[in-house]
Amino acid sequence: MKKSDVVHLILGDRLQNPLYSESATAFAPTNIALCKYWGKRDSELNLPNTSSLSISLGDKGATTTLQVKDQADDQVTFNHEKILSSSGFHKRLTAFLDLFRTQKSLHFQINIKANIPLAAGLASSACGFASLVLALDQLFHWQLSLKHLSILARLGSGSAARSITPGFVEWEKGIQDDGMDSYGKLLPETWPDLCVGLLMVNQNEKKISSREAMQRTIDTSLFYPLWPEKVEQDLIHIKKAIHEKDFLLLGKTAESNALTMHGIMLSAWPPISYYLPETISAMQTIWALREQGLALFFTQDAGPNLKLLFLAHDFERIKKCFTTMELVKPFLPRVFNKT
Ligand code: 2P0
Repeated sequence: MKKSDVVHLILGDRLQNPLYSESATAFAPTNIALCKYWGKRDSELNLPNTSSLSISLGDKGATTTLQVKDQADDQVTFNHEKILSSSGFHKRLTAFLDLFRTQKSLHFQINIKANIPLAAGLASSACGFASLVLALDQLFHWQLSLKHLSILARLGSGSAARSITPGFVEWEKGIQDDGMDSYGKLLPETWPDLCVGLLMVNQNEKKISSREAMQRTIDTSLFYPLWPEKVEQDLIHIKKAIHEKDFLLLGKTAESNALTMHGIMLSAWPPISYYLPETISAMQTIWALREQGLALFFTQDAGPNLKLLFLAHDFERIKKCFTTMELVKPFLPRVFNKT
């Protein structure tokens, strides 16, 4: 099945509707997975092999403004800088927008502003595509459900399925070929004391995209078949931890899930490593602090940076050890009141 078939399933006649506003702006938070998405069962539709579960990062994310323009092609800016039409980023966005043009001649000015680094393993494609879909929904007056918004965002990037709403979101893998049962569902719980610390060790673009790395892991790692089993167990524990506010269970499970994902990647060939010496050194500091009784854990995505997990009352102690860490409170009231 093609992406355009899914778009037709969701939008039907609305795709022909020529009514649109001149411009629309939408914000979507970025998210970090506590239980990761690593591997696809369908790479056209970004359908995952396993479910995953994330937390959004408060007001960290992307704001996309879309304007309909009388021009020959799409123009894109990222943080006020023009993106060349020959770049992979521009091509990926344009190909995605092709799915929604009511006429071939319809072109856009797309301005994306993000307060996270692009491609440094902070899920920039997640909030980028989610904010783009939210802006399209406004522009074309579709008024889609959260489910349909999540499915459309997934067609842009898998993890974007978890960035339509703030909070804890479970992206269920689904079993249907058309992926209409594979979308992000908001969990009812909030956890105001839960903190995420962003520990940036390097802001450069990653050498291997998650997309490519996932596929190589599936194709070459002897251990990949164990991954779905690990995820199944971890999801049970993470949902229990969130429900019971059991931070030790949450931290332990999230850290172990991330380490397993990276371990499996190391066993791919050619091996994939997102570690830098600074990543390992920070991990060792975290483990040492934990031995001293501090409830501090980490997770790591497809980049060298770590996201620390801890509770608000430990912030001062942790900040002393990681002075460059940026604090994010995922359940900031001002973010939550927006939905
Ligand atoms: C995640 N990551 O669950 C995992 C953990 C990175 C490590 O989802 O190919 O950019 O666009 O579906 O969503 C990053 O992969 O990949 C990702 P595509 P995506 O957050």
